[in-house]
Amino acid sequence: MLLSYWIITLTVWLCQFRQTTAFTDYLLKKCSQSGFCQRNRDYAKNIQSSKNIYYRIDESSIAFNETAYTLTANILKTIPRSDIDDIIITLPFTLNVLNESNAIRFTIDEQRNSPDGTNKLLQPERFNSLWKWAFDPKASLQAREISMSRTTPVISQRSWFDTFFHIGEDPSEILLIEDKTKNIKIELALNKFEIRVFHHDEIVLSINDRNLLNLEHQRSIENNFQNVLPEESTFNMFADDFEYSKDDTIPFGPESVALDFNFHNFQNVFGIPEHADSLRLKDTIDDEPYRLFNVDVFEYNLDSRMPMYGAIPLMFAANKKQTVGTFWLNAADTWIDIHYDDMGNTQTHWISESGNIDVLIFLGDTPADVLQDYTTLTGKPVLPLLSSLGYHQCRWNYNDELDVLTVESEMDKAGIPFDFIWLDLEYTDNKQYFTWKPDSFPNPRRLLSKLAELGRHLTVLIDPHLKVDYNISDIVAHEGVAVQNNKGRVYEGHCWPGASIWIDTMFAKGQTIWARFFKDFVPHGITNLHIWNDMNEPSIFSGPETTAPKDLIHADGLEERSIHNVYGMTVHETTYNSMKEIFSPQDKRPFLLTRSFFAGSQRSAAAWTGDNQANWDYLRMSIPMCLTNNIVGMPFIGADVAGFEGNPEPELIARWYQTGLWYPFFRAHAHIDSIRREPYLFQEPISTIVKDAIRLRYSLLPTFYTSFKMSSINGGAIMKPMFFEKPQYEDLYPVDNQFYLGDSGILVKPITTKDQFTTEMVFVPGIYYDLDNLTAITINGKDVASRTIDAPLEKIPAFIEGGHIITRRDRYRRSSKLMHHDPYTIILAPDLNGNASGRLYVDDGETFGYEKGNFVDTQFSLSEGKIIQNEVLHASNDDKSVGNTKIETVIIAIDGMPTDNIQETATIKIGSKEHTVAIEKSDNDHYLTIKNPLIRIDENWTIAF
Ligand code: NBV
Repeated sequence: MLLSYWIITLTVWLCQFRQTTAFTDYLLKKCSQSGFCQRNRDYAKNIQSSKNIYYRIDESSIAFNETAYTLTANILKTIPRSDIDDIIITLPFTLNVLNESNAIRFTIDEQRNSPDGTNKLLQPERFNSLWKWAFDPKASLQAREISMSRTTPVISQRSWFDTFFHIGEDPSEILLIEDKTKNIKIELALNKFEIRVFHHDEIVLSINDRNLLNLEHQRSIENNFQNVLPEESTFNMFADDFEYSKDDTIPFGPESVALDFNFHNFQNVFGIPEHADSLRLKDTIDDEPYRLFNVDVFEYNLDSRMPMYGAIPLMFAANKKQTVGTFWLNAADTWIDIHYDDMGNTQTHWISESGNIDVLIFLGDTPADVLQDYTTLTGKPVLPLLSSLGYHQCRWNYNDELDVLTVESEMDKAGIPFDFIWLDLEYTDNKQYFTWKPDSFPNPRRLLSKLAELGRHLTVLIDPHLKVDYNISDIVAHEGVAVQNNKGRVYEGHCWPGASIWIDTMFAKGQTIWARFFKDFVPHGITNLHIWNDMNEPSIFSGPETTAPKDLIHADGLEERSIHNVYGMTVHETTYNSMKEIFSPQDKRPFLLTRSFFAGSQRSAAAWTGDNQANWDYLRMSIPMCLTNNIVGMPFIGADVAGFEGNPEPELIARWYQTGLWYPFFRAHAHIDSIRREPYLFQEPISTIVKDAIRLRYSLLPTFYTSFKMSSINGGAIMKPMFFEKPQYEDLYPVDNQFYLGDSGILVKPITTKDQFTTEMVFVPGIYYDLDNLTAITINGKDVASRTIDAPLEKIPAFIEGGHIITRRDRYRRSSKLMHHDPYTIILAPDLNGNASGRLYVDDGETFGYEKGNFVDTQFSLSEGKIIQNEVLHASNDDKSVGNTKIETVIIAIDGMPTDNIQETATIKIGSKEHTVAIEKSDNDHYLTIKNPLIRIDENWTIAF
């Protein structure tokens, strides 16, 4: 009784606290408070000075399977003992190169049994099947033909090796693995465990060259002492001193895995979201490592390496010649140290609490190559509903049906387009998911049908925590699909509804039951209802570090410790699959938003950056956060516009909408305690600025949708960092406040500072046309240059880079659905030679009909400022999907080309037919307009002018 009183009191206190102040740091561990992190940092320091070697490949175990093209061997970990025989632990090792994704993959595991003292409810093996979640089920794991020989290191690298690797004594001691298709060489040292990777004959990566490999093998508390190396500390091996996780039973004792990766000649590393930090990762040598551990961090700290809601353990090391991607496939609590050394290399140290070592290395000439390969393995981002690229109006909470419909009609009256309205937590009956509050939402079908008539969608929140004692949680408990405590009984913790249990979506039965709940919840035949999975880290108010105790048990005896970072993905992927199944009779695509994510989440969900605050610092930080997710294959992301917690001042609102319109996921959201701020409530000039920003997003929907389509094919970024688009300019690597929109050539630098009305933008040589009026600026020379750009409150610094053609739909409609029948405008931005090109993809925006060829894919080009051409790459297999295909206006920016010879008319050829149309020059003399050219996106034509 007393205990539950305290839990409730603490929960209430926490909730209040969470609503009024910034994140409480002391709830989360620092590395020095995390046993395995501190132990590995200590080990790193000690082993580098002792230079002792404990891990070697057992030469007699090396085998090469000639048909599976896989190298297997045992790594022997030796613990020297003077009193008794050395203790030797055998660690199975595999290495191959995956053919389809070009990934070099290696694994290191440990064969474990279940000795006395461990929890018999747990499976004894290390969790080594995370790949089943992370990899796209369609991805092939077929290894590629490689050759293996025992030889000396590459001669030209020899002296270099001596200097940097200190292995010089015996030049015969390597295994050389060659992948001729990709010009990759892999050296496996035999006198110690070390892997060196060469791309185009240059060393790019060495693994374990600092000897930080550490696999804390199984031992009991009684014989721990003799299993510890002299360089190891024993801090918190069998107990956890941290204030909030003292109850952790740590059933296997120490079981961390760690390894160092050194990127040669790379001085910039990126990736490993989620952190509220710069795009280029920081040196952590004198500070906290970056931590990947999915947790609920209300009003998270900025410029911080603290963990957040999602985790994608993919890091890019890039320079102007090539890129290396390192994917550390582990879902346990993970810390990453980074050091940019004085020799121009980047040293990294990866430390995970449990699981096996499963690493995939991607080598490419550019970052985009690496992203392509990584997403071939983990899956391409889902092609979203076109409407979900429109504007989303959310708030915690819209109170009832009338409130929802009032917002709907007020938006309409104000002439502001939107596609989705959202219902947060409070629409439920007493926070019981899969129910509707009866008085407020008496007839969900009526509401949904009404919204559907107006072309709108509704998204509602459904979380994985289930209030105890109602029919849904009863089923979960009785069917044995709840997450269990360390005694094998249903785990009960505290969350929004009070005492709650958690669905276990890690296994088929849990998934089937979760799917059944959705089937009963979604009114029959409705397809404009979508789901938002919040709190799926999972967030647990009564749990350590705001999340689940690490010794909870999931299906098949998996410990939470090892699967923690992937749990949220299992929830949202199951939710997505359930909704897809429900919509399958109508063949409609579901939309799904998740807060927690992992590698592979892109196959089913959009995400957002969680609980930010309505202030300028969070606006600024939203850009690098979105950029980082975009380069690791999770592009459909945005931040709450105009800040979740607090009441934004008018100027901040304006600037946040001007920024938010470029987020791949564009949603306004607000905390329950904040003042109402639907866009029709703003005063002038803010109301017009916000309306214009949203309308600009809508006019660019064809360009956004084309970028999403490309991303669903090549994994590419939608909000794309400068270095990603132009990796040959190293000056751009630190830039994370301006970005490109996909491959469109649109370059934007939103204003994220108060009272700032000009800004410095950086450009690579070329010509750039102001997105509003097509006046150009030209950058000559060979280097990156900056220019001061005017940015009065109503202005967004945005340009189209010369060489691109973009597509718009210019008529205002209340939602994207109604734009389907509108014609297009194409805008040509010639480069300094008068050339440009651009792609356009169109389908029905809502079904999977594109899989049957019901889409148009077309390529516009301009040659030498004279001939515009359309080449249809794919014409739709049906004629109704793509809506209106007419192009009503062609606009040609002319600042970069001679205009003396431009005629008054343009000649248009479609097949053998020819006609002429007038060319108009704009009042500002910066562009030409051809109106009503009588051409379509889905036929080939040329325009000569
Ligand atoms: O469901 C309420 C909120 C939601 O509005 C927000 O977007 C989520 O990140 N949710 C978190 C729970 C509590 C927030 C303090």
